[in-house]
Amino acid sequence: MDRAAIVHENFLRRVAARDFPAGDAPAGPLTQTEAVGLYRAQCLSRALDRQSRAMQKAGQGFYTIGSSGHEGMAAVAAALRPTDPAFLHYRDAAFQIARSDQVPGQSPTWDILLSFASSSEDPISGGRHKVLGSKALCIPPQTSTIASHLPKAVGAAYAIGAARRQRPEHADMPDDAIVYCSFGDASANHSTSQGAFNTAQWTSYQSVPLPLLFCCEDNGIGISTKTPQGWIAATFQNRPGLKYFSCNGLDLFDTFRVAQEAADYVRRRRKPAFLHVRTVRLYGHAGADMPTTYLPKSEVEAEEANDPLLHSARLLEQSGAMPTEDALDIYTDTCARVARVADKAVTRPRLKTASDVMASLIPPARPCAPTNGPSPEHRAEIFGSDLKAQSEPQIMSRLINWTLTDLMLEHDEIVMMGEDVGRKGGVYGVTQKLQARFGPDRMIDTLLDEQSILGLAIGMAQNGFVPMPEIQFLAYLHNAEDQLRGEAATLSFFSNGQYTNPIVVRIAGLGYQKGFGGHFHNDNSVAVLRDIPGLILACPSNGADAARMLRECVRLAREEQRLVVFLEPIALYPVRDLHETGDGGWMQTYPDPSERIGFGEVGVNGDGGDLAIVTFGNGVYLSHQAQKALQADGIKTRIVDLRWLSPLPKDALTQAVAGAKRILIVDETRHHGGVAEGLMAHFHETANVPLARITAEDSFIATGPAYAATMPSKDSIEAAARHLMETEV
Ligand SMILES: Cc1ncc(C[n+]2csc(CCOP(=O)(O)OP(=O)(O)O)c2C)c(N)n1
Ligand SMILES: [Mg+2]
Repeated sequence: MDRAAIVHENFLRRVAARDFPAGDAPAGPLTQTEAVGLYRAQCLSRALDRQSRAMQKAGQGFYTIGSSGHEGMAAVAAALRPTDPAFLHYRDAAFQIARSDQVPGQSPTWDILLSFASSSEDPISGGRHKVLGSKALCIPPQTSTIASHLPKAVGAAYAIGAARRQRPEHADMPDDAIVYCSFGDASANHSTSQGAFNTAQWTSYQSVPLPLLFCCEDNGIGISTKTPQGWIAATFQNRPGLKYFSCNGLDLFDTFRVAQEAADYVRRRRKPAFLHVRTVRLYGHAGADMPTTYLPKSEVEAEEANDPLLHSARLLEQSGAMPTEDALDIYTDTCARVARVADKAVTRPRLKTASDVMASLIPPARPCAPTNGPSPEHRAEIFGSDLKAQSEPQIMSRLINWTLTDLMLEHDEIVMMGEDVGRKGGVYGVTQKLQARFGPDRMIDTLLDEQSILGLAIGMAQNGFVPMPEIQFLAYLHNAEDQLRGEAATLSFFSNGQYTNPIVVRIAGLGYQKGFGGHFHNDNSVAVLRDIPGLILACPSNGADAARMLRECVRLAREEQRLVVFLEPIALYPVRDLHETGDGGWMQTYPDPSERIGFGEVGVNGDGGDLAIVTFGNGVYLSHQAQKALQADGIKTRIVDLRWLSPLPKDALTQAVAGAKRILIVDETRHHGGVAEGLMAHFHETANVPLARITAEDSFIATGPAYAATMPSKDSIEAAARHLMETEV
């Protein structure tokens, strides 16, 4: 027999017989009325779990992960304010339902059933996932990836403190809010969780405000793997900077009392705390999971005997809040009501087409107050001696530094964070002087953890900041990229555009650094960024473009709420010359702050009709070198600088190569998964001319004399161009 049915039968039978599990007498500040309200939320959560299974059996529901055993979380919700942002574990339906009682006009039964039915009218995800969440209840939806929400919860808590000092235009978390973030006991071990705990502790250890309540819902198991007895308490009881609270999640009174103490501690002290709630897990992990296949039946039955709803019925009677008959009636009435409402919910429309599904991949634009920019006097004061140098040609790293300065001057909500970005000014000096100019609140030297850097950015973006995190080297994005892929890029999608996290991530990357670093400082793989829906990947090839593109990237984030990655080619940071020493051919003067290069606008150099070289980043530089020799032999070329690597600016590319008799793609990323694959496919589909590519090898990059051996060079570009010229057109 299905365990859900067994738990149901047990409840009916045992309550009717007043056969309750043993437990402490009700104690603490929870009032009788409140207790009844929470019990109703618990019953609704349970009934919804049962209904989700029935809907799945009937082919009308699609996912059944449930909250049974975790209904005590209703009491945690009651201990918080409905304006406290809540990043929830997937077992927290009772939390959401109890919170909806704190906000007028809510219809949790209907809303959650629409989500089960994957109806496009589901108010949180628009039918894209069975997920908890509600804009009105300050519950952003979370993905199923265990633990990946913890770094951004740290970021959001930090953002509450930061917004007290400088409130962004689009901030919406109250100054006295606390962030709540729950997860399971197995998830507490995930390195992403551990990183987030550590970051929270590291922050609070330095007395930086971090109003964050972690909550571990400890049911003692993760799918089939048990958490060692006592592990959560043993490992969290004595952590510096993280105060530990513990309660019995089967007891509404105890849970409410302790959760209130914990929330009060976090709110008053503005320090993080860890609330350990002991629960049980009923009916296994999710729909098809049979716990009896990996646990002794006696253990499963022992958990079932401790059903929190049985405890609640007992506590309600013992506290005098409600007789047992009434508790039973509430339970059965709720089940019947949920079944009735579900019959209607399954008739509501569902998503059908690809465009229905994709409608929320790109967030909506938001209105932004106009900015006049800084006064000339203020600007002069901030730039100091740099101002005079702005009329002379400069290297790329300097131009980026000035661009960042102007952007920070214009937009108070821009904050930067990363390893060594502040005091040192970055490994390559790109962020030099910015901390002196704008202070440590806006130029944050983080601890050494890329997930935490991106999490900080995501969390701050959710409170109106426009974060510009820096990843020191592209190779070090990879240990944290799920924060972009699974978290930042999916938020708008899963929330139907209601929640966004606009960010411009700066990453120093690509190859060609002479004699420095080998692969780890010269990573030339961007494949992981190119297939993230909604993410914009930009890569400039020279300083003036970098300035103009970076301004557009910030506009895209600030006004259009986009997730942008700005890939800075490290090798080009210090480059002065193009053809020979002293020619200064790769330096530019600083473009006026009003100038931008629009999203999707490609660069075209020359109008040669024999050959269009389509390239980006270092490839543009090398192609310019090759172009000179080709030109000398009468081969008329044009160089098309892609600039926007993803999504590919297809129309602009088609226009840029129009009239060229041949196309050569020069791609410094790898042969497999590299940018050229997309370009080849595009031109194959749209241009009826001979087409060739040179790419980097499928290799990591070496250090020493062979530092550039695996990538395109001036010579290989020239050779490929000449070879292509031999093709008849
Ligand atoms: C990163 C990641 N790895 C694996 C999974 C698959 N998975 C889903 S839930 C789960 C167990 C989680 O256990 P716990 O944190 O104790 O939460 P519980 O389900 O017991 O409430 C696993 C392994 C996942 N969702 N995410
Ligand atoms: Mg668990």
